[in-house]
Amino acid sequence: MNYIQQAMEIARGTNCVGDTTFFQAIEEVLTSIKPFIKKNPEYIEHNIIERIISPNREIRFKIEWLDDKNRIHVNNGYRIQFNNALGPYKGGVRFHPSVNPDILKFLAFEQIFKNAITGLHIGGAKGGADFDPKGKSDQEIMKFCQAFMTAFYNSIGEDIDILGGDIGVGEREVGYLFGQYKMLTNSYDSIITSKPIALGGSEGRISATGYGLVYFTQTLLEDMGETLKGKICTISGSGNVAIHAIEKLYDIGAIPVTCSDSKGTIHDPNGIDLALLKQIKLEQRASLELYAEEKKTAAYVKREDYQGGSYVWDIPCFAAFPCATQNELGEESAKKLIDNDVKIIAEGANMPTTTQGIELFMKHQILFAPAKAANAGGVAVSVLEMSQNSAFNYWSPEEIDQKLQEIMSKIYKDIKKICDEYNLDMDLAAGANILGFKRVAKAMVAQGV
Ligand code: NDP
Ligand code: 2IT
Repeated sequence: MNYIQQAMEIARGTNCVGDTTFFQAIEEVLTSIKPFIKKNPEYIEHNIIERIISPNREIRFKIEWLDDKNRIHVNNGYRIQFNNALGPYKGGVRFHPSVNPDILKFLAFEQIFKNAITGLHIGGAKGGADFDPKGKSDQEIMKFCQAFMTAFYNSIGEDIDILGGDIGVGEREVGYLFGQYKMLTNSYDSIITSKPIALGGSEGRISATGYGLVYFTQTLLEDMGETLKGKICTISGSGNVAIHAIEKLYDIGAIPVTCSDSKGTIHDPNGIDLALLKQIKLEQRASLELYAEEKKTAAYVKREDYQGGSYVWDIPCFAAFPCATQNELGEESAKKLIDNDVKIIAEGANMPTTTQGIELFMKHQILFAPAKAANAGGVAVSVLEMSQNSAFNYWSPEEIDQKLQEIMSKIYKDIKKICDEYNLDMDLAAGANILGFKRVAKAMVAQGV
């Protein structure tokens, strides 16, 4: 379609100069909404595509902070307030040395559609800093969080832009960010989610992304007459999403056998020792190398000793769950998974599969649960946390879990309906993109220019 092609050229030529990851995310969405635009040409008239691929606001700020030896450091901070057609901006904050405007624009763009897919009224945003939390003391983390918030607190608000967690930002960092906002504004506004329970956090938020991922995958498989029960599963990552995915996989009787971090991969054929994993990654904040030292049944493959992506995808499995970071599962890894007869890929991380990887899975009719749907449980429970806070309310872990299950099951049904309407068969990635786009576009038109 000419209109979409033109928009893609605009994206390549102006919005995304040098931003390859952002362009990858745009291209994926625009390619899959072609049948929707064909059926609803009024969106061309409203020039929705050119409007939707451009962020409303990109904020960049300088963060100055003092380490334990009173040395001054400078980091770059960002917030991309991409689209607020459906509601206030909402999205996580990432602290990782790889953070840059390209990565954050891709994440904020994805977040618009993910948030729309949940059916909740939130817009899309993402922020972060090129700060490396590794090796920092608790006090240094606190000082950095305080400096981050001080530098841009006047750009957010509980009805404007609500932050959340992501890579390198968990309960501890969220607590410090919240505390600093409270100090600066003398308010207890819910401007961030994934808060510790003591600060009004939601009981189920910490586990929501990983649990939601497994609920979504199980719903999809049951619809196909299959189940994860008794099946070998491979997981990459060993952070919040990966750990809770592993926990829920055990709950439903599956066998998770791998995890990984930035330094290497663990393969434990008897099943990952969850208690040991939590101790190493959550309490000690150490490398998975320690896991192999503790558990002699496990193999450890260092990332630097391994050529071609991640060793996780060499392990034969029924279901593969990439839960670490973007573009971690490429063409070569996809080929290995297909050769090993994988049945389903379910994305816990944001855009973990490359374009070529997705194409291969589609070509071989491997079931594919896209991130925008499969990992939406995290942000959905963030919204439960926001409504809990604004109503001065409390929901028990059981109530939150029940709501999460209902949300994930509804997301699947809504996407499947779109797939049926557009004859997409089981192309859930296209179905998710159309569903998200449709909701945002409708809201944009209703608001006028
Ligand atoms: P964490 O910081 O808790 O964990 C990240 C994990 O991924 C760690 O094991 C880390 O290894 C590994 N990792 C991170 N970056 C890289 C990299 N560049 N190369 C190799 N390994 C890497 O983050 P989360 O678990 O919260 O996030 C994981 C993914 O899930 C991200 O894509 C995030 O955007 C997405 N996501 C998170 C949600 C949430 O609620 N937290 C919600 C929805 C999606 P190491 O320990 O060595 O640093
Ligand atoms: O990618 C994501 O959906 C998140 N990191 C969670 C965002 C949030 O605001 O809870």
